[in-house]
Amino acid sequence: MERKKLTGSELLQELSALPGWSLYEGKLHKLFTFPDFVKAFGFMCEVALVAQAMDHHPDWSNAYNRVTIDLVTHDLGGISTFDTELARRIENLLS
Ligand code: H2B
Repeated sequence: MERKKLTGSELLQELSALPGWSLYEGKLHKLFTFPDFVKAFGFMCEVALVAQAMDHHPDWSNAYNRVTIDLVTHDLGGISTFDTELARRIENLLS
């Protein structure tokens, strides 16, 4: 798949198909909440495998049952097709 930085209008279009995701400080952002720490950490393990398979890695943090994910393509200096694809794959893990 092509790895390219998205234009503003491409980004808005992608965002409309990614419920709960928003733009925050130049990154694609979402907060996930789980029943407990084990569920949150299990989710992070699944995301880690997807990220490694794509060689595209989230900026993220965890506090007990909450996982905050921020996606940006550091080397392209913005949000790319890989960020929106990773966001879609993360959503698919939960559906
Ligand atoms: N992940 C993210 N989110 N942005 C990057 O620019 C990036 C990455 N670069 N994972 C990758 C790894 C790069 O370091 C390797 C060499 O492809």
